[in-house]
Amino acid sequence: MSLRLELVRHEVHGTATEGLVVDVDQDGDRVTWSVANTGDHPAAVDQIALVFTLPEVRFPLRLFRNGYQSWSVTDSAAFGLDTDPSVVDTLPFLRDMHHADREPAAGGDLRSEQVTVLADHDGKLALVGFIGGRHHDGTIRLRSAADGVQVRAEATLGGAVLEPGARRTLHPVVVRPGADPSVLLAGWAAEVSAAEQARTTAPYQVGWCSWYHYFDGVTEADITANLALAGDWPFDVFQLDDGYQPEIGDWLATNEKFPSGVDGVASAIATAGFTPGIWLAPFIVAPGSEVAIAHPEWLAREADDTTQPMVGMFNDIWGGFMYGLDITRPDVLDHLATTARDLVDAGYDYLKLDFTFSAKQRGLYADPTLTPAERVRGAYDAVRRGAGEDTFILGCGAPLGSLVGVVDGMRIGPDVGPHWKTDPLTAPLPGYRETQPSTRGAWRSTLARAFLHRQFWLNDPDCLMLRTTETNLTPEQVRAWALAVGVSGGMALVSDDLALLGPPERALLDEVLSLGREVDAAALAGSPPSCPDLLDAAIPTTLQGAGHTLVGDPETGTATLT
Ligand code: 9PG
Repeated sequence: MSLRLELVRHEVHGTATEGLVVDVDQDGDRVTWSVANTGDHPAAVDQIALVFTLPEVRFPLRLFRNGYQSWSVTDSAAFGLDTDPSVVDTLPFLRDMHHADREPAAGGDLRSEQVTVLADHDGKLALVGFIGGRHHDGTIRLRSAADGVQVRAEATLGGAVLEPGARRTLHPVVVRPGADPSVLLAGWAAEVSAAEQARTTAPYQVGWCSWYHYFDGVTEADITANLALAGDWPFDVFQLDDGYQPEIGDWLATNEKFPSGVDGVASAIATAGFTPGIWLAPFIVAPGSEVAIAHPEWLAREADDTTQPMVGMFNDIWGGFMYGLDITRPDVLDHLATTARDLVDAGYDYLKLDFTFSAKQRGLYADPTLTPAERVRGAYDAVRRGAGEDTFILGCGAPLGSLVGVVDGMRIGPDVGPHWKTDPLTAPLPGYRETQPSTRGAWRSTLARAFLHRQFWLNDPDCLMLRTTETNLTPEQVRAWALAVGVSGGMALVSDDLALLGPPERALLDEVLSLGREVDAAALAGSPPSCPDLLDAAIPTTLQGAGHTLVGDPETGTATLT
């Protein structure tokens, strides 16, 4: 019962590509390939693609759509019926944030990042995936063409310059027939894990995070009050999120809400018996930050207007536009390493690195030979160099494919929020509304990406919110989300004012942790959780792990565990 793909050709896209020669070698289910510049001038390579056809496909044809970064939507879709989010009139910035390739998809194209599973009308399946991702992104794209349906495996080099005489080996592409999408995906993830030397053995993480109750209003007094209540809770890590820093970019200083400084907060957490954790967005800086003022030369530049610093993010709560650092400069990499080392020296053994997609964004960088994936990876490697091997590094807002082997944990979905569906009052973001905070959105990705847990890293499904007051979640929705975190085996961080929680909330946490530890142990032993209806509907309903089955209704946010 497998879907047959035939490799028909390859394509090269870029500027001054006349001298490029692509070697393609198909051996069984694996294609190995490389590109060399045999010409006498540099070439800028946007994309090299393998084009397959599906000679015997029967419609409808569905595909698993893995999103590009933590928050990007991960679901399944029907070819010919559904559309790519980029086809609506939207901000180029959003397309750059949520896809390897920022160009709008053509007409009816559908795509998935790094891997997909295709399923046709007869239930015939095939997985197509890149083995590895640190050197370039990989997109699998379905396209309707004169010769039938194309399946394109695109190595995205993002305009990286290949000098005369240089050769790049590309990540191999596998095409695997199979009968069960979960088995195919788990097998693929295990192979990538081995190829990229994934960090999969950090302890199961239980903790507390300030974000989903206090948001950017968090104060030192909130931390102190929760630490005073935390003694009875089974936390390992206690993590301060966004809101302590004077400006984005100045991570070693604090604003007036945190009079004791980052050192003082770390010692208070450690004295209470927990591992101090801290949030930072290390690759972006506010225009008014000390770092941006001291080092204007550290900013990447806009590709279309190189007199302007590159916008790395827009966020109202930080005061608007943030700039992206030029993370290809050795002095910027040293700055990242030093910042991480200083935070570790202050006592933080857990770093949450956020908004890190910015390093992939289109811009003018000092080193034009690096691909977007290599820029992201190089910046994370610098943080790891400074933080040391024993620090738990959590990726967030992070391109998944390029970070296997450097992070210990990874946010694999959009933000939860104290509401089930996306809040109608937030920015509409045409095409990308579902990347906005919603507990349903987190449910979707937690189920759809469950197979990555302990294969690439520890999955972080995002925080538990156990409170039943000061929230728009119903008690049933609180429970449905908590059980999803449990059966995913992923990291379990509580994000409530502990004063709002009593014995029933504590009992729910204990239930989550007992499920979570069991599923996590099975994943560590090689059996990750799975989502059996991944290809059946846009939002999956079912999660299985270690013999437990959770079935929920994503519309209402109710779920039953058996
Ligand atoms: C802190 C938060 C929390 C949270 C992160 C991240 O697209 N956006 O505008 C957008 C804003 C915030 C956000 C995600 C997306 O949340 O995931 O856990 O740390 O930053 O600001």
